[in-house]
Amino acid sequence: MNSVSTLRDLAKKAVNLLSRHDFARIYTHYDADGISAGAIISKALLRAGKDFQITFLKGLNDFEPEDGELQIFADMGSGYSELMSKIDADLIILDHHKPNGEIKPKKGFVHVNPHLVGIDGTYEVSASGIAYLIAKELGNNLDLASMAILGAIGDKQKFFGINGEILRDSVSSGYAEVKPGLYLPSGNLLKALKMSLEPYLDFYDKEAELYEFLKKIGLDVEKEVDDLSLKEVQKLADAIALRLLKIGAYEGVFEQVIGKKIFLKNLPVKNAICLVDLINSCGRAGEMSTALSILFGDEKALKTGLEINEKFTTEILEELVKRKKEVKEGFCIRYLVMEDAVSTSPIATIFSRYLMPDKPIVVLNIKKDGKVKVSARATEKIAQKLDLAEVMRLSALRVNGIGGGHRVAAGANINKEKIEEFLKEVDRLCCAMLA
Ligand SMILES: [Mn+2]
Repeated sequence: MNSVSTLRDLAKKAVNLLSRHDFARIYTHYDADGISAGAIISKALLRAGKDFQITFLKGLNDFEPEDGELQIFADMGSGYSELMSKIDADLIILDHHKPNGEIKPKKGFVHVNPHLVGIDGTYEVSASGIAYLIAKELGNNLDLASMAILGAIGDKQKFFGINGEILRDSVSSGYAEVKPGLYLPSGNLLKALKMSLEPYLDFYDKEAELYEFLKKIGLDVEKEVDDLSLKEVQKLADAIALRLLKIGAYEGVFEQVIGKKIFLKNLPVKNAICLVDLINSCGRAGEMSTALSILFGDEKALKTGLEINEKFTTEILEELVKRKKEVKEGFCIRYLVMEDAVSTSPIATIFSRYLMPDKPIVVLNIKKDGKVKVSARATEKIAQKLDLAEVMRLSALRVNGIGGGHRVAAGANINKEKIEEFLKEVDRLCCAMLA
């Protein structure tokens, strides 16, 4: 039996456990994948005549388990075996993070995680993909595949394996369409190029330069990105490639920019990457229920969400312009210390992929309560030699904080008084790994 059908068997088991309940408590992550997973499960439960309550969490560190009703954890749980073992209720975990330790359930338990059946959960299926597999077993829910696509894009996954299957499901049932195009938000060219965070083209606050850029290739600023002809797309793609070279972007981003564009016809924002950005900004702003309502088709929520997204994107772009001069040089790293800033991770990502890709970057944000949130980023090229997850874990440990993550993207939480000591250790470890 292949691993995909094993995963499907697990999904069937989850449906079996579900069928014994009329109510479920859903806990899910506050990012695009977690919110999409929550939307898929709750919609599927409603259609099956069941009730639910949904809670969005940043993580499980401060989680207090409740007893009683069926509990469903999405996009989290697999890494917290001790905590999960304490739950005195029927339990379903839908996660794609690497499991850590053995879960000893007190009641009925189904653990649906691709890693358990030999499928790579990093790239091939997200939490919302797993939620969709369950929804598909539960009833006629083909339309929910669109939201599984959102989750995969949100987690920067690829469309092969299970994700590929989900995309095919969605295309063949007419809910999704894949067209060649540029990885750009929808809207007119002026706005799309100026406001895009991925790819970041450094046109914010540089309108004259942007007008010149478009004039040179003969495109009107008012033209809609989604209306460009194939020939115009090609022209724009070449010009964007040159622009990325000029600003000194990491070579790995080039292939990201040009490729397929996915449109989701049954969701309120058709361009999938725009909708993912929208959901993510709502999550970052703490407006998870707005994000959920958007996915449920609420127009008022959409209006609110678009405002949140615009405000968030503008804040990040402003911050980038302002902070560029404040980035400091270490021996083997660059770092930036901010106070009470909107967000650290998009800033760290853009510095590392677009503006200063030759060294790892560490962005620190001192919160009002004296706690410091750290985001560290490195390109895949640097990460061949260096593991930022280890760097963050060890450096944070040294100053009584906690850190971890992935090789290219990691983070930590430390205290304000320890910043200097922490940065010194980060720099020392990076130099050691890069040597
Ligand atoms: Mn996820």
